[in-house]
Amino acid sequence: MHKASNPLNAPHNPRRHLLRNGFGIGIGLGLGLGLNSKSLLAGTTQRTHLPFAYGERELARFPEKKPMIVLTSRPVQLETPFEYFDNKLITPNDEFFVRYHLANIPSTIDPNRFTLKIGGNVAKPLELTLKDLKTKFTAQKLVAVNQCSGNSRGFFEPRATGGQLGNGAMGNAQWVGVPLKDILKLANPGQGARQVSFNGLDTPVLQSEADFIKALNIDHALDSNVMVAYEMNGSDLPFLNGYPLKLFVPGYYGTYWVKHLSEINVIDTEYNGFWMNPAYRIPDNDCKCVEPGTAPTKTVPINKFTIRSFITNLKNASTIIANQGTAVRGIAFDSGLGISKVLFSSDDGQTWKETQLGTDLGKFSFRGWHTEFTAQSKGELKLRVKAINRAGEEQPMTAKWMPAGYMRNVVETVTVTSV
Ligand SMILES: Nc1nc2c(c(=O)[nH]1)N[C@H]1C(S)=C(S)[C@@H](COP(=O)(O)O)O[C@H]1N2
Ligand SMILES: [Mo]
Repeated sequence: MHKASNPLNAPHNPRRHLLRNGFGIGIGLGLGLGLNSKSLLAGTTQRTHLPFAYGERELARFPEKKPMIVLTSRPVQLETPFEYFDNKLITPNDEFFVRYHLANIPSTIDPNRFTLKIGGNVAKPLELTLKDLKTKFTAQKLVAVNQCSGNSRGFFEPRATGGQLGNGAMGNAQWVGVPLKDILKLANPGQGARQVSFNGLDTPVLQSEADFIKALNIDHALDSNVMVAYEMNGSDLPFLNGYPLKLFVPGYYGTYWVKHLSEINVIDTEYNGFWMNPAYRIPDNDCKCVEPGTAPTKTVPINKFTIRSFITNLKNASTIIANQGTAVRGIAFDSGLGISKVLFSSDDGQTWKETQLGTDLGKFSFRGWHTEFTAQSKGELKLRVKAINRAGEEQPMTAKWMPAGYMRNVVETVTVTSV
């Protein structure tokens, strides 16, 4: 029988198509896909409002995805609606955010023909098939957060240029892949190797755009946690998350997690292409911030995550009942030192209490936390949550600023009403 369902969902499907779903058409019309395009056309498009000015967004379905917040459709940029994060530690593949810089993304990838090339300053250039990667190396499994540098940019004050994202450009998954160092060792980098560059199958639309290429220092590339990942939460990577391979760089911002990874080069220089310089750079100072409205004098490539935490079961304008226990829960993460404590305040940060931490899925994972509180009176309550890691680093009480709007990690506030 012919399968009418999403062809992308069949893990054994020999070819992975994006266009078959009407993807191109949906994008071209600027409409959401799938679920029920008739009702979309009839004007019942789902909408949401991110909690900042001009935060009105449409939700739409894209291949292999639940309804997601559409930031742009060409290139595809989808944000996870924040309520999807509640009550789970692993972000399912169909709820995972999507970010591309270039609109020319592949529409078909044949896993039997796809290869990953390793070249540059190596004694033995390699061309590996997916089968080679899955059979000739020892796989490794790690749970880790992928987060966009600009996650939460929409909350910057003054506003920062770039995609105005809420808090949903992040997700936590279990990844399986081959340690990059095992591949590099086989290729055998030469003397003088300084960095490793990574390219994927997406390409620029305009000549003036630079191909999306990222680089890591050679010692980071040889770190045993960095992998070429081919599996996400027990399945192939969703097409829009980089099928069939993505670079996995736990603790580092998503910009390094190159999707549809097809080319790795060992280089003797510091890679200086557009996406490493001037893009994706942060102030080169201890604060990693500047006075709002000013520009840094010196910058470095963005690197490790800052520490963050969120309440997931209550949001602004939620109502709670006075004089009775209210459960509150959420998630915290950092760059891989590991969360040691999460503190909760129901009085805007005047007093704090330690929450219970949930299951430890590894130092790069979301860590769940939960506690209970009682509102003593009726009216507005400012709830705040603050994470502390094993090195004693904690979130700041006031937001830091930089022109690019990266790395937000202020202690967040959720204002609820007790009735
Ligand atoms: N090939 C390719 N890889 C890419 C990008 C891109 O534009 N092209 N964007 C990067 C950025 S900035 C982010 S935040 C992550 C997002 O990963 P996801 O789309 O799988 O969630 O992909 C990274 N890898
Ligand atoms: Mo990103």
